[in-house]
Amino acid sequence: MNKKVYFAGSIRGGRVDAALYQKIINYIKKTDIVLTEHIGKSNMSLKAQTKEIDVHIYERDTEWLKSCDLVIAECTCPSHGVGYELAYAEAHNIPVYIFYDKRKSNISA
Ligand code: 6IA
Repeated sequence: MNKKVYFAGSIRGGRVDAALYQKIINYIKKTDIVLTEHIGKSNMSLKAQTKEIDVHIYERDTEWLKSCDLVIAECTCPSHGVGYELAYAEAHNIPVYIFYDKRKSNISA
């Protein structure tokens, strides 16, 4: 209860599962705190941003990662960023819970 959850889902990797991310975020929010509510929004920009914006995103996201209690990742849609976040969490001894649809995705070993 009231754990800080970093929810990770694909952004530039593709938004095919954005509605699913929103459902998962709403479910987690019934009991806990989601630091990354924006992942479920339908209007996220997919375009490459300026270097300054990307640096800002990186710094904010890694601060959130370091401060969270656990990471929940929906990995059906492959994403470099989500893979990086999972490795980052593991390196910081933060537990990660990975979900994916076996019928649609062949997840990395
Ligand atoms: O490689 P991807 O973009 O698919 O990586 C997705 C992961 O990286 C997500 O789990 C996010 O935590 C993180 N991420 C990628 N892009 C953003 C972002 N862009 N904002 C926050 N986190 C992000 C917003 C751009 C803004 C100017 C509208």
